[in-house]
Amino acid sequence: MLESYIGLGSNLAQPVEQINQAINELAGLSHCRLQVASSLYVSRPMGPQDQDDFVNAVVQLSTALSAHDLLDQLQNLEKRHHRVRERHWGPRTLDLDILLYGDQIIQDERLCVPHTEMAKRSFVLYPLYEIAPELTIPGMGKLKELKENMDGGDLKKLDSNEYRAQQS
Ligand code: ROI
Repeated sequence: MLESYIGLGSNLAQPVEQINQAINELAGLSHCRLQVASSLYVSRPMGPQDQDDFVNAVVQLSTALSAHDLLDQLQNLEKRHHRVRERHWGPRTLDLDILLYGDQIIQDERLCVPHTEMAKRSFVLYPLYEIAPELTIPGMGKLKELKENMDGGDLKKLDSNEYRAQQS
């Protein structure tokens, strides 16, 4: 088993529900154990602004799957959420990214781990820091320093009452 970190994002079809359901589904994957899930965070879209706010979270998943088998499982889950991808950087029902896979660096046609863009994204760094403040990201440095250099002003952490408000 090694520790992987998965980023979740949604801005379509009741995003809070999409993310909570996806966390449950990740917990049910075989050869995997969900260790911890961050809070949910709401932010303005990065990229085209003519779309709804995103809900994001990060989970720590222990896994005995290879990185590519894990990717297959995540892509199956995305399909089950009827992922639509109308345009590049456009709205989506569910996005699941392998952020980290142990301390491995993987670069091939299907996978880029650590996720290339993660150090530039507050909606990844803040939830990741919430669950794993001591992490060092291969090739990028200490998570604490990356997060301290990142403006999180746009991010809003949801508390459990607000989950319900967002649903209705
Ligand atoms: N913006 C935010 N805030 N959160 C995301 O998960 C997200 N995902 C994307 C793009 C469209 C780049 N913007 C995002 O894929």
